[in-house]
Amino acid sequence: MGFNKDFLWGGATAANQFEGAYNEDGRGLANVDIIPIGELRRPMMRGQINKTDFIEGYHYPAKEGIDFYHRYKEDIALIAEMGFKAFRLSIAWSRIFPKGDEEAPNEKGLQFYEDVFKECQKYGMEPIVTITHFDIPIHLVEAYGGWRNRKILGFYENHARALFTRYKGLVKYWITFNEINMLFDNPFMSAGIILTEEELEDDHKRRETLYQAAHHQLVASAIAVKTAREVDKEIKVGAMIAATTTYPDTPNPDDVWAAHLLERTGFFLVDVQVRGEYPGYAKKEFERNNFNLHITEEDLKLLKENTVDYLSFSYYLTLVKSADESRTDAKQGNVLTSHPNKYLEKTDWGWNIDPKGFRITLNRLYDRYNIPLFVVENGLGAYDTLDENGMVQDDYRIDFLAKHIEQMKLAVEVDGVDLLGYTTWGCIDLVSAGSGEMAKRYGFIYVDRDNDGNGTLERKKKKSFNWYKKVIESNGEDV
Ligand code: P53
Repeated sequence: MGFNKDFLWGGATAANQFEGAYNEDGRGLANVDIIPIGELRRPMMRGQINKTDFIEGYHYPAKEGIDFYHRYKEDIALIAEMGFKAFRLSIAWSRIFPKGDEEAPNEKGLQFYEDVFKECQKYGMEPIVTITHFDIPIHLVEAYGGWRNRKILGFYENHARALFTRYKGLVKYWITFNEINMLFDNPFMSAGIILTEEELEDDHKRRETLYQAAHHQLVASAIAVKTAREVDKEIKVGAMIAATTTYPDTPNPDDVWAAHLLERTGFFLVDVQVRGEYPGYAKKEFERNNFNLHITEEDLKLLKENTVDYLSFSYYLTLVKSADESRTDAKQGNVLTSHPNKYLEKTDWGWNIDPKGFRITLNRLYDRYNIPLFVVENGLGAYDTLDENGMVQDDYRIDFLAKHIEQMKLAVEVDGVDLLGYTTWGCIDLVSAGSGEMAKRYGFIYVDRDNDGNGTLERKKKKSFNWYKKVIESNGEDV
């Protein structure tokens, strides 16, 4: 009963949101470095601003992050104290290939992650490694146009091969692209694409570009799977999506259909990564719109033969969709848009809180794909304050996570979902991807740093630290 003995409890991070040291040891500049906090952030993420360098007067939180680069030993020791079985992190591509198109990797970059993985190994922690978590070397953006260009495939392949080879025996679980479905909303952040005037104005043109870029990422992902199997039979390679369930606003079939269509756009790319071919609805969509896409027979063969071993996903919230386009109550929480759901409470950032939606989402993903799942992000972004004793009493976070873990347990125990593990997002406070804030905190460990970059970077355990330790110790029985 309950979770397997080897269930991978842990936490998750991403290079650009916590490493800092953006220009040390030969690291090249990346797209994510130059996305500032503030009003420019969203339009930049969306590829609406033609800039490939820092702009005077803006604050760039990724430059220093929370300085994991220099503090990784201390941080890994802290999470090991909670009993983590797994630690999800990502590789900063531009540490390994500073420009992206070099022949040989940067030894200092490779060495850094080797040190980190060995530190994990010391505590018996399995690293779960994302090859690209919203990052691409800026040179690949400037010289090639990011993922719109087919040449990127070869650079990604070199990068993946360098990683699999160097970390053979140290890393078993890899993820090819973080939240691959975000590409359509955030082409600059997800794919290093700056949209042209024409693409900004012409919906058809823009979609054509994004489908082509998505195809390149799909083929790159398949090549990574193939390469991994050549290098090391033990490796498991996973796909990753921002998962959610979209509820129809009413039982009106028009709403049900609208919700279905919206939800399917989220599944689209993973349908290919898991099943090995473009689904019927996508082929029809390409045909109907007469998109001029370069998809070769060789590509289709790669997709077919190199499907992923598992599907990982983030789960934060559910959405509500109505067919009525004239309604004005659809709110944008981060990048996802939803009508209100009167049955659910919201976070400080307006994301609805839906533990049961987590069970529903786990089931729908498993029903659809029938391969092992891995929850690699879930959590509550909240404002934390220190009390008079310098403690964060984050009972709201404990409550949020406890309810989600209970639903996850039902999905495993009652519904039979095959689940590899659960890593909470931002186990140590880090920079928010959506907003660039430090004030949106997810961690069990507090980091002294604010939105403007002030603070000592000192680490402190929150109340949730000991709670999560107990959850792991009891293998999810004691929540
Ligand atoms: P922040 C949108 C919707 C759901 C998850 O998000 C998302 C996004 C993109 O912002 O991203 C994932 O920091 C992502 C992480 C990110 C986390 O969710 O905006 O993989 O990098 O930090 C939480 O609160």
